Amino acid sequence: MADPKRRTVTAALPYANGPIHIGHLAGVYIPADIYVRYWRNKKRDVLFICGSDEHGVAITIKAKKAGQTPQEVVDTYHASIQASLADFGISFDHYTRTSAPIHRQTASDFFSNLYEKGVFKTKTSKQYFDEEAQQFLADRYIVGTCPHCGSAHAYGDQCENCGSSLSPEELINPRSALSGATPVRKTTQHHYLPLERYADWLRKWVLEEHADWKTNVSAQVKSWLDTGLKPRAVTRDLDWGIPVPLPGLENKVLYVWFEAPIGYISATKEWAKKTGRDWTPYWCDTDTELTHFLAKDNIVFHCIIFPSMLKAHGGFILPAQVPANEFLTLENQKISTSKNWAVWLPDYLRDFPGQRDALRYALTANMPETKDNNFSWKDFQTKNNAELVGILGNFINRVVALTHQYCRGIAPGVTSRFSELDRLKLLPKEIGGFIERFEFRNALRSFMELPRMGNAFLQEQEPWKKIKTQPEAVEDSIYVALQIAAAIAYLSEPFLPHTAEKLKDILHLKALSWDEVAAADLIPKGRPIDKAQLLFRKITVSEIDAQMEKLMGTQRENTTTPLRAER
Ligand code: B3M
Ligand code: ZN
Repeated sequence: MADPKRRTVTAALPYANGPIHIGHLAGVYIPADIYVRYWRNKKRDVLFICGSDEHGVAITIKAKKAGQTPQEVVDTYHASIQASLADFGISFDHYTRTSAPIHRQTASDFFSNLYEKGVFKTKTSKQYFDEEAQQFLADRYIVGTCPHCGSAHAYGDQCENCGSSLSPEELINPRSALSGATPVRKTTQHHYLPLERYADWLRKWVLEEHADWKTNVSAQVKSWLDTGLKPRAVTRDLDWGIPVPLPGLENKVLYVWFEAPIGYISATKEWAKKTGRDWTPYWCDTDTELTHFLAKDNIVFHCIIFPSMLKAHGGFILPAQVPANEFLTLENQKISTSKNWAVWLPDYLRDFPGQRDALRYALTANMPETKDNNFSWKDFQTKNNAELVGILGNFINRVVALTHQYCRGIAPGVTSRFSELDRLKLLPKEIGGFIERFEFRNALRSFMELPRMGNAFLQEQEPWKKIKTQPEAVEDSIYVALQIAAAIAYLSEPFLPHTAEKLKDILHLKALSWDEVAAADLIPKGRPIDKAQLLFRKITVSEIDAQMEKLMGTQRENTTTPLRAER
């Protein structure tokens, strides 16, 4: 779609079973936020929605371990996640939760719609049942010995020791994680979405009609299709979730991956209600472009299952883009909630107050766009100290100081032509092009050309040497440097929103659209300039050592205590 009338942008709904960490931020929320901020700067209609994913086994397991009810768990983490994301400036138009009544209704109606169309198949199967706890066991609730590596701590869906994916029947000596009892096999009936019926359509839709999708995404879709799609159960024997809206089946719930993506639609409805708008264009008009941001473990759900559901339902648009990212590692190890191997956002916000943009910067520079990428504290320190403090902050300080020293804090005019001003006019389009192609690392690199160019320009002009002999040359240099500073203020907004705001204050900038930045005289002669304020702060060796010490402590703990179950 060349220039759609509006955009609906979703970010994967975080599970409310723990706080949020840097992997989530780098993989999903920062790229999505850069993208929507950019379109808002372009004055386009864009709706950015998200919310907490509050159902599923992950939540019930967490609750059991914490000695809490699932509701208490999701209440805690919904609040924590929402606050962390807001703190980092992730600018959702609406953030909801899947326990919201409007979502329960929307998901329930969606299921009924498919049911009435005769989309589902029902199938009876035997599943493990815990007679002591009187309930069917989700795969994750069954533990036993791995048939591949012999580890005694494998789960019914996966062995975390050797990484093999398992089905519960393969476990040797299975036990219930609820009671420790040996589970029995009991008959149960479920509704299935017959994905195989959509396989030909999906192949054409993804691999032919969307040949522009990122290769990591299309490769994964192709591999699922080549393996062959099977019917997927969309109901579960669980007591936490949205009840199946069919008589006699009220004790079953909708599979969390069936209802959670419908949460995007419910969130839009809730937003519309709150703002007095109409939600339907954002989901039903073909001139709307739908984009899902997520990480690679969610590709199958957003590129195969949810589109099949939307197609079966009818009346909804399908995603135009699914720019999934790979994973971020931490100090070259897989980020793991259960092993506590993560940088949790509430911890970062406590340890580095006021330095949210520093993390946004480092995570964008290292975004796992095409392959897994690593976050290390040492590299974070270098990026902050050498690039944000040393290049960007330094340039702003210099130009503001020069304006005060030589021009009494008032922007001067210009008398000559400078190639820097021509270059500046090309950058909005160049940076924007990268963002539109989901190349956020390139976009950031291109943006950093501005402060690099500014520093090189001042170095070459040396206004401090010319003040006695060529005062008009000094004014020219300061004029050019101020234009670059203003472009930085405008164009940093998608990447470093908190910094952009401070800069706009210092330079007294008026609101301009992204495209106007290329055309305008950004700081006209006579504009007063404030004194500089601290934009970035150096991060010390001892701060980095403290973070590394914390991780080393986690590592020591993990080698002495067996794995804790969480996901
Ligand atoms: N709750 C995120 C995850 O896999 C999952 C996304 C749902 S998006 C509809 O951690
Ligand atoms: Zn194993």
